[in-house]
Amino acid sequence: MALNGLASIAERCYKITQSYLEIKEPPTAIIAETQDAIKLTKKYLLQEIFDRWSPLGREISLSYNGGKDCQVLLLIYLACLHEYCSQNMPGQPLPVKRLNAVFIDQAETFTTLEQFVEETKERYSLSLYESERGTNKNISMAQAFDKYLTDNPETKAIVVGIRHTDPFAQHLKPIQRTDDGWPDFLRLQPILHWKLAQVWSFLLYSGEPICGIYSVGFTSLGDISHTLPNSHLRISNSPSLRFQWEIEHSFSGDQTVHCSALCGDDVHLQNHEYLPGWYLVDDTLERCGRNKR
Ligand code: FMN
Repeated sequence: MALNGLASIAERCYKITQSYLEIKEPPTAIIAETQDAIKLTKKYLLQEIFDRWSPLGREISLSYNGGKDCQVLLLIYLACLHEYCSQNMPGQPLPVKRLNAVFIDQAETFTTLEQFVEETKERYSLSLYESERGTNKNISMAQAFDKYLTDNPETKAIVVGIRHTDPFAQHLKPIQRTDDGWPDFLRLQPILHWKLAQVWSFLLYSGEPICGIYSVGFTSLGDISHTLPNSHLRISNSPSLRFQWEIEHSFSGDQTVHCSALCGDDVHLQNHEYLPGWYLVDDTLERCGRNKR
């Protein structure tokens, strides 16, 4: 039986995840810690989230903006979708073709990031709702989600790739309602416990394409006019690569980091001063490229 696009990428993500979990005698502490982080995220998804909201219906949506954190979460979500289907409907074709996803960003983003989102929404079979960006800054993120929920009233819960080390995220829980002032829905946050190094370790091992903006010294992708390369990645600071093993043994087998091409005005970001984003592993320095407004 030929697999539909979603079934086939879900199976690939399952193989990537399994293969990472099966790295024997992990060569670095980061890999061992990332294996534990993946196991906990899988537990949240398979035992707590998919039990309450079927991943095959329209109740769950994924917040996806092409950044590294939500990509890691998407890979593990797809792996769990494959596992869920193998357990609950073995041998049957997947009844959905695309996953509901939403990209709300009031900021003006990098053309390269927008292009990457376009490419990856096909790669990962997402049915992606995109808010109007750049031009409509008078609408808050909460209001934009309100509109999304009006247009998609079946949505009960949205999966978010936020981590405890993100601003104001220290006390968040894996499953919780939105705050006052936000439309009422459940936030599903299964990678809260992930550290920056763990995100890079798994993403680089996966061999999946990643957004090209990371290749030129960025570590956190915000509003284009307030995001700069991270000064801690200046070559003169000699940051070292912690993920040699992951790149050499990557699932894709070609020992390469696949970054999307810089496009539009972003071509000018190419430089010889900064190392790529994955040379930074200190969570406290991750947002050093974000300027205060
Ligand atoms: N921020 C809040 O203060 N309260 C919320 O209830 C809340 N719910 C959110 C639900 C979703 C689905 C998303 C994507 C974000 C929500 N946020 C909420 C905002 C995030 O906590 C965060 O500030 C925002 O995604 C910006 O992250 P960034 O700085 O990494 O781009």
